Amino acid sequence: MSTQSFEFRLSATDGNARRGTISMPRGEIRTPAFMPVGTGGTVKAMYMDQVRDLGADIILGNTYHLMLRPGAERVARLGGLHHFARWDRPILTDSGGFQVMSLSALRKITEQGVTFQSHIDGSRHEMSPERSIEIQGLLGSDIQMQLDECVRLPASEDEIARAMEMSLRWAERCKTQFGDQPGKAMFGIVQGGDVPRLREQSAKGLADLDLKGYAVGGLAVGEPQQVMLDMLEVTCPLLPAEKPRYLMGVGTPDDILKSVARGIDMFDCVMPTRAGRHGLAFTRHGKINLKNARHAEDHRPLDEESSCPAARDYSRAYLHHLVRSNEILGMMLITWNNLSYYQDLMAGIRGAIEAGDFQAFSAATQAAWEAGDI
Ligand code: PRF
Repeated sequence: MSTQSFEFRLSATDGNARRGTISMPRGEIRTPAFMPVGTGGTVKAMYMDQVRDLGADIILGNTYHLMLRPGAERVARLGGLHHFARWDRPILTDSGGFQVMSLSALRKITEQGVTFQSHIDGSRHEMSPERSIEIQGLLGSDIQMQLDECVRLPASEDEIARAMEMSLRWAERCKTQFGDQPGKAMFGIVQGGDVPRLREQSAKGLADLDLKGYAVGGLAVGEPQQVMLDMLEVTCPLLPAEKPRYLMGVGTPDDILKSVARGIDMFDCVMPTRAGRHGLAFTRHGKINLKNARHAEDHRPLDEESSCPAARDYSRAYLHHLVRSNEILGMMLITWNNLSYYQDLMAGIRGAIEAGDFQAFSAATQAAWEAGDI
C-alpha cells in the first residue's frame, strides 16, 4: 500500500536491529534495505526490470553526476529521473558534496557552499545547500539528502568539528529550502568523524530539527571497521527511534550485518556493482575472484541454489573466460549475481529480525563465508 505522505513504521525489533517499512507515494521500502547505486541514471550493467525483480524497493542517484550530465534542468524537461531512467519506485539522491570532494578538481568549500570544476569537461560550478535541494527537486527525487561536508579520516579534531558544525547549519538551510512536501523526505546527515563527543553533538542537533530521516555520514572513509561500529553505537541511540536511519556508502555484507545489529535501516554501496565489473562475485560461501586461473576449467556455477540465473546457469569457467576477455556479458552476469546476493541477504536479515533470531542468522551467515566452501 502506498500513501500520499511519507511514513515509517517499525514492525519488529530484535536487540537493536529493526524491521520496518517506509511508505511513500511511489511505493514501500522494506527495511533493512539495500539501495543499488544508480549514479548517472543507470544501475551499471543492469536493466531496471532486473533490479526490481531482485527485490530492490529503491535505488540511489547522484546529484553531482546528473547536474553535470545531462543537467538537472534537462532531466526535469525530460519528465524527471523516474520517467527518464524508467524506474517508477522511490529514488534517493545524494546531495553532491561527497562526490565533489572525491571526484572534482579545484574544489573549495565555504559557508556559502562548494565551488568545483567538473571531472568531465573542467567547467566551473557552484552548489549551495539551497541549490543542491533545488537540483534534487528538479530530478524528482523522493528522498533528498542535505548538503554536508564529509571529512576523510584520519583528520584533526578541529577540522572534524568545523565540518560537522557547518553541516549542521547546512541542514537547517536545506530544511528551509525543502519546505513542506508531504510525499517526499529530506534527510539530515550526522557527521563528527571518529570523535564520540562530536557525533553526539551532530546527532542531537539534527534530532532537534525534526527531519523525516537521518543518515550517518563520514564513516567508511579510511577508519578501521571497529571505529565505524563504535561511532554507530554512539550515534544510533541519539537518533529518534521512529525515524529511518541510513548509513551512507556502506558496505560489505559483513559491514551490513554488524550495522543492522546496531540499529541501521538503510544502506547503499557501489560494492556489488563495481566488484561485478571487476570480476569479483559475492556468494553465500564467500567472495570468488573470477579472474583467478583456478576457475578456468571449473564446471560449477557460482551457486546452484541461488534464485538468480546468473548464479545458477553459467559455469565459473565461462564467467572466467568472459572476465579474462573483458566481455560486457561478464560484467552483466556478475553484477546481476552480486545484486541478487545483496538483496537476498537483506531479505534474510528482515526475516530473521521478524523471527527474533537475527543474531543466529548473522552468525550462520558469517560462518558460511568463513567455511569458504568454494
Ligand atoms: N555524505 C554524503 N554522501 C556520502 C557520505 C557522506 O558522508 C559517505 C561516507 N561514507 C558516502 N556517501 N553526502
